Amino acid sequence: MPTLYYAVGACSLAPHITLEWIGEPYETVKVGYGSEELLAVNQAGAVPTYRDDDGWVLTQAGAILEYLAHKHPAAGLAGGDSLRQKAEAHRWSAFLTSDVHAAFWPVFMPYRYTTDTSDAAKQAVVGAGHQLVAKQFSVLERHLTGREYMLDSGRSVIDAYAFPMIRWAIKLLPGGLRDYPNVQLLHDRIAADGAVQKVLEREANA
Ligand SMILES: N[C@@H](CCC(=O)N[C@@H](CS)C(=O)NCC(=O)O)C(=O)O
Repeated sequence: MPTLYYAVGACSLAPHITLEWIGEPYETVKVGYGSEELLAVNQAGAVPTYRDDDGWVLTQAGAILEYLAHKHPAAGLAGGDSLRQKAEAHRWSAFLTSDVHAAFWPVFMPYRYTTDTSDAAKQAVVGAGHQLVAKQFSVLERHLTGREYMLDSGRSVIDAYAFPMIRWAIKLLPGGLRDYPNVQLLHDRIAADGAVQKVLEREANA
C-alpha cells in the first residue's frame, strides 16, 4: 500500500490531504524529523516522504503532489492537462516550495540563520522571517483576488499545498491573516472540507 511519512501539521499535510481526496487506500507513518525510521527512507530526514506500493520512494512535496495528481487523473487534482495549465500548476508549486515555505525557515529555526546565540539575534532572525512571509503572502493575496482556488481549473493539489502554510501564517504571523482576506477565504474553504477535517483529526490524535 502507498505510505506517507508525515509530521503533525508540517508540509506533509498537503500530500496527506491529497491522498484523502483521492480516496484510494494508503497508510501513514508519523515520524520525528531526522528519526531513524525516517532516515531509513529519506536521508534528508525530512517530511513528506512517500513510498509507493512497489517500494519506490519519492521526496519533495511538490514532486509528490504532482505524482499523485497524475497517478490518479480521475480525482481531477492536477489543475488541467494543457501546456499552460501544467505550467501554472508548476509555477504555484514552485512558489510555495521556494518562496513561501523557505520564508518560514527563519521563523521556525532561527538558530540555523545566525551563529550569534543571543536571544536578541534569534528574535531579529524571526522578525526578518515574518517580513519575508508577509511579502510572499501579499503575492498570494493578489493572486487569490477573484479566485476561489489557486488554479483556474478549480480545487487542486496546489490548494492542499497552500493549506499547511496558511495555517502556519495564522499561528505565527503577527496579525495572522488580517491583511490577507482572500487567503483567509481559501483557508476557510479548504478547512470546511470533510476530508481535510478527517486528516487534521487523524494527525492531531496520532
Ligand atoms: N524541500 C522539501 C522540504 C521538506 C522539509 O524541510 N520539510 C520539513 C517539514 S515542513 C522538515 O521535514 N523539516 C525537518 C528538518 O528540516 O530537519 C520539500 O518541499 O519537501
